[in-house]
Amino acid sequence: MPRRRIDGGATQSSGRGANVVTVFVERQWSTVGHIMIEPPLSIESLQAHAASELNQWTGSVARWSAVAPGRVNVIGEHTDYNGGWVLPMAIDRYTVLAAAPGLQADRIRVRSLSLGEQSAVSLSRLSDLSDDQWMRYLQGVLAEYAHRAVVCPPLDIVVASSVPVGGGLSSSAALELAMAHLIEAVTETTWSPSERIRAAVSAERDGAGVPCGIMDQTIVEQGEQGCVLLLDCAQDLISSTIPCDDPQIAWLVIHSGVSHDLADGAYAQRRAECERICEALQVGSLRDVTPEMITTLTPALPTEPPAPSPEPRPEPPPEPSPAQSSTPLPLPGSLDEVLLRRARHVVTENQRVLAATEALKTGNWSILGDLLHESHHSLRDDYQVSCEELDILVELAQAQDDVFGARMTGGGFGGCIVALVNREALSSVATSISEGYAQQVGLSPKCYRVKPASGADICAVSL
Ligand code: GAF
Repeated sequence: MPRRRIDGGATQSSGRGANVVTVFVERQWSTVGHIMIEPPLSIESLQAHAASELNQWTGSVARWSAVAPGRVNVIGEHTDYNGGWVLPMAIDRYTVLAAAPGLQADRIRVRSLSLGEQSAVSLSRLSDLSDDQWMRYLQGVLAEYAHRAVVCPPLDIVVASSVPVGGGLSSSAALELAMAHLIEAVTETTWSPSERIRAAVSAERDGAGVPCGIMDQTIVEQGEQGCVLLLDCAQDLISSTIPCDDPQIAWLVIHSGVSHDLADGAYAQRRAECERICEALQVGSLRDVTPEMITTLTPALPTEPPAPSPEPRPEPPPEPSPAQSSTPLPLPGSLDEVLLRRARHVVTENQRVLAATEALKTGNWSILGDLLHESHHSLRDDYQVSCEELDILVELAQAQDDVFGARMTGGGFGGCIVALVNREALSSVATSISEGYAQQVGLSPKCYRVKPASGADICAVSL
C-alpha cells in the first residue's frame, strides 16, 4: 500500500514544531514488532510529572492543577452538528495541567510534554491567534473567559497527557476543558458545566477553525465514571446515563497511525453539505428528516459507494455561492446522489444510536456489535469519512470471533477504531489485529483498553 502521511500528533502539531513531532512519530510508528496494550497512566502520575517539569523549567512550585479526559464515541458519528443523537464516553486517558504564577508579565507560557513544544500568548492580545495550533485551544478558552471579565494573571503551565494526540479521541477538547477548570481555579470563579462547554466549543470553532458540534466538549466535561452517555444534540442535554461495567466486555481502541486533522477542510465540507440538504428539503436540521423520507428520496440509490477513494481525497474546489452557481439548488424533494448519501448516513446513524442505547442497557453485545459495524459501513460508503487504514483495522477486528463489532470513531480521515471485545480474549484479539495490520500496512498500531471515566475537574495540589 502506498504510505500516507503518518503521524501521531496532527491535531496538536504546528508548523513550528514539525521536527519535534516527526521524531516522536518515528519512535512510535516506524517499527513492526512488539505488540502490547498501552497501560493507562494515573491522573496522579501525570500531575506529578507536569509539576516536576514545571519546577525544572521555571523553578516554581505548581500552585494549581486541572484535569480533563479524552473521549471515545461508541456510536453516532457526524450527527451532533445535525441536531442528532450521540453515545460517547469519557475515557481513562487524561490531560493534566500544572500551573504556577508566571515569571513573565502579560504572558501565558505553556510547555507541552507530549509534543515537546513550548508556546506563549500575550494576555493583552488574546485575539492575535498563535502560530501553534495546539496553543489556540488554550488561547480560545482564555479569550472566552476574558470576554466575561474573568481575566487570568500571567501563568506558566505544563501539560502532561495520556490522550493519544491526533487519534480522534478529543485531545483538543481535553486541553480546552482542562484550561477552563484551571482558569477557574486560578481566578476563584465557578462557571456551570454548560458555560464551560460553550466556551470550549467556541475556542475550537473560532480559535482552531473547526466548525465542530457539541459532542466532544460535552462528554469531556460531563463524563461519568463507568457510564456511557446518550446526548440529545438538538437540546444540548444528557438524555440518558447508561452504566457500562459488565465484566464480560472490554472497549479496545486501536490507533491506525494515520493522522486525523479536522482543521483541513473535509469536516467543514461535510457540515456544509448537510446544510445544503436541509435547505433543499426545507427542514431545520437532519433530525427532522425521517427514514421514510430518505427511502422516498433514494429509491435507486445503491448501497455501494459510486467510487471508493482510499487515498486522501483531494480538496474539492470552493463551493460557488447559490448566486454564482450554474446549477440551481435542487428543488425541495430532490438531491444529488452525494447529498442523498450524506443524508442517508445521518438519518440511519440516528436510528442506530437509539438502537445501540437499548442494546447497551440490556447488555445485548451482539446487537450492539452489529450496529457498530453498520455504522462503519455507512461512514465509509455514504458519509465517506473513513480511509483505507481504518477500513483494514475494522475488517481485521470483525474477522475475530471475540469481537462483537468495530467501527472508526471520531471525525474520521484517520485516527482510531473502537472495538467491542470479549474481555477474556482482549490480549489475543489485540495481537491478531496488530499482526494483520502490520502485514497489510507495515505499521504496528497502538492498542488501548479504555474504560468509561469522569469528566473534567480541578485537581488538588499538594504544596
Ligand atoms: C469531531 C467533532 F469535534 C465532533 O463535534 C463530531 O462532529 C465528531 O467529529 C464526529 O462525530 O470530533
